[in-house]
Amino acid sequence: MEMTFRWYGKDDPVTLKKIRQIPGVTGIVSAIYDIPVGEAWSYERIMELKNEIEKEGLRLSVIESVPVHEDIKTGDGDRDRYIENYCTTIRNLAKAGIDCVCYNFMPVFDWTRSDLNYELSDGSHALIYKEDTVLKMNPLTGDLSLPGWDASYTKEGLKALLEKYQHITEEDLWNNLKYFLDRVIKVCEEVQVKMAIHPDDPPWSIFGLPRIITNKKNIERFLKLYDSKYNGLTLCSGSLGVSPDNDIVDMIHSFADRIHFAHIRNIKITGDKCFEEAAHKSEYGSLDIYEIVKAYYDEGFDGYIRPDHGRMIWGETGRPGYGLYDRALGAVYINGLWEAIEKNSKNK
Ligand code: DNO
Repeated sequence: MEMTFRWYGKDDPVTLKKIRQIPGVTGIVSAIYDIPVGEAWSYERIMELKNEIEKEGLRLSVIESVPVHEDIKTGDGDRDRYIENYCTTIRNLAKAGIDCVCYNFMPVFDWTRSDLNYELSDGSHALIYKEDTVLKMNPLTGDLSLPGWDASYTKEGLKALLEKYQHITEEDLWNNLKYFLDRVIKVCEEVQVKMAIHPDDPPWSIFGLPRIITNKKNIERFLKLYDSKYNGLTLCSGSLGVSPDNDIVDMIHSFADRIHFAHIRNIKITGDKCFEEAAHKSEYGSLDIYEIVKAYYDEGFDGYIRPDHGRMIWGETGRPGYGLYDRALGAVYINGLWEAIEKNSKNK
């Protein structure tokens, strides 16, 4: 496996120079942020990103994300043109030596929280989710906490989009996902780029929008939509793990050959459809991170891992979930577990 770290580009206060000093991190997870969703990424722009990262002694390992245009998810408008552009991006990424792309198929909203700066009992700050608070928010008046929000929506654009989704069922979304995969994975097979879908976060419908990458049964269905190793998963423990019915360790064993990218973080379930993001160490949350790392090790996982969201600690401020310190602690903790599991299993 390769330990990686997400970097948001030149404007990220967590610089490559800082990331390079985290023991055991060699890979960067990044993206090009200023190309509008749906347009193709040129080879030159990809190489620019790659070279910038390599200059600092790191490697561009995973693209997170190449976003999917809403027309593809709703199955209308210009979807064929956007899929064509997506395929061009995949080909250009392959030419630049990239072999793993993370994306999601969540309608309109990416990951959602009710509070981005909640003070935990130790004085650190974390992102939390409370279903009743979220349901009281109106996405049209901007009072929603949306860390993964595409800020380019206008109020009118968002309203029209939400209306369009009123007529789109989960089955429609499955069909539109299959239409996308049928065209994109063919290209991925040709150029050997592994697609890794990110599960929905949280893994249930919000604001009445359909969400489908939510549990084991649906992931099985997803993998069968196009049965190829190039049609794979980003297994995000923190996204799927907030639902007590999702057994992450079991999913790792069941889907091992299709998991290309592992997001590892802990969460603490605090009620029905309520959770707090916790420190990575098992005892702070509802997930057993040791068992999760062990499952990857036992399956011979050779993909990419990144510590996922961190809390804000030691007075750090910055992009919600993506400060330096707590994520760095997460990386070192996961590497420590890996080393112990590896040595232990070799000594047996
Ligand atoms: C949140 C992230 C997501 C993820 C996208 C993948 O921290 O895990 O925003 O990048 O959903 O497309």
